[in-house]
Amino acid sequence: MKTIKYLFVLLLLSAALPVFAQGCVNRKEMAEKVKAEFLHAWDGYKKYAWGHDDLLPLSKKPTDWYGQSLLMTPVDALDTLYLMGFTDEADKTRKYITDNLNFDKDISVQNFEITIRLLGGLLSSYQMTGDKKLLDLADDLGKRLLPVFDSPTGMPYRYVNLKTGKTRGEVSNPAETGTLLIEFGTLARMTGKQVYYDKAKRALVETYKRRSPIGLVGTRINVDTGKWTVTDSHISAEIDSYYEYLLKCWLLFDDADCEKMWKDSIKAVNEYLADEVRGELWYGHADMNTGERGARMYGALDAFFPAVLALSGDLRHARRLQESSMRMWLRHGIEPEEIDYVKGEVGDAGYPLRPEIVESTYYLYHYTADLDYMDMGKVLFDNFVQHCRTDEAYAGLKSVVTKEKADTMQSFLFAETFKYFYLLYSPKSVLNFQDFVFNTEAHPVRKDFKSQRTRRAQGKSN
Ligand code: DMJ
Repeated sequence: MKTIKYLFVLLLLSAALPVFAQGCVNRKEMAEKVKAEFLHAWDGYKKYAWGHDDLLPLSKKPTDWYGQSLLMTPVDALDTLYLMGFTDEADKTRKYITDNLNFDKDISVQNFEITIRLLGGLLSSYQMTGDKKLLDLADDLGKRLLPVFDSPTGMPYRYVNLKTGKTRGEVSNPAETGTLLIEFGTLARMTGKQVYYDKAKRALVETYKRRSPIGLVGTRINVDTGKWTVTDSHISAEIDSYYEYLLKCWLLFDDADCEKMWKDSIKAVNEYLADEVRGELWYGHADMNTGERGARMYGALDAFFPAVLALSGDLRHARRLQESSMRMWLRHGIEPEEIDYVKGEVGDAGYPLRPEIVESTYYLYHYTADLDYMDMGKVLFDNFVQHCRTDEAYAGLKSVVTKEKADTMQSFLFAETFKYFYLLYSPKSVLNFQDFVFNTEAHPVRKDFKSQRTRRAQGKSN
């Protein structure tokens, strides 16, 4: 009986992907649908949680991460509002942010999340609008976050009190120590304060320097001692965006150190983490020191990697891994947090409205112009609406198997998930891909800092 079940699972998993190449998606219609769904969720947030960090979509109540609001949803959503052309709504939201957002608060915040959502959001919206108040807020926030880097190694502590500068959390991970340079580096370029670049760059380099002899990083590292406390290596949670920033910081800042660190790292990742199973490409776990294969797990967060591979020029791996992500999605009509890709079993069944698979679809379409990706995006979007829409907002899922909803609607729904869906279908003129690098929260940052200064000097916005 067990064998029959296993064979059935194998058959399902190795089944060819449905043929997507119909090319019959109406882009304009899809773009409008995405905008309408964005507004549906945004209206729910405004009705029940305006001025707070997030909406709890099932209880229809607001929630703040630290007891006081940091306007997480408005800041994260702002550049998407502009890109979607909701200019009046965006201007009103921007004014609310500049009138009300204040970082002089006695709260201990997580440096990584605040950097990617708030610092990234403020900077990209500043670049879009030229509103100096947004840059002032970013500068004030950056200054308050800087104490995190005052560790013996230069790698940041995880938490900092915005008022007192007191830090805590010495056991961190590569994602948190290495996903800061796009935001801090851009802040340095925009303000002329080099210290922001230097501190975040050092944190990235110090993480890389501690890679193992075979070139991998682990899951947890103590920033006081510089020693790894968990040596499991993978591209999943706690490491993921470290790799993303090595590549993107090379491209954004033309930083040769980042180029070298990326090239060294991707070699090791492809050698030890890439995993061929039944002719499919996956990326699993391995021990950072021995390279010995660990858990053969992949999940919703890992689905960002095809985008990174595509951006690096490796379209072959990017396409194949995207196929695997789609297999994971199609099994339950929406993706779980984690699956065992050999056994075909769901490990963690939740789905908190994550964007990564959509992000990769957008990148792959950009680089290949293959209409398959338009069709794939439609499947993702239709399933997403079907399972996650509520009467007045959107909700994550407790389980992709039962489709029971969870009381969560994090701000990345607005910053990333809807944005990538929209960019996939919108005209290229909405955002010229090659002029921007997206931070890990999908906030686009302009590559050409020089022309930004010129534009500012001439009093022009984006
Ligand atoms: C986002 O906050 C960022 O994309 C981060 O890098 C990973 N997780 C969420 C979305 O899933």
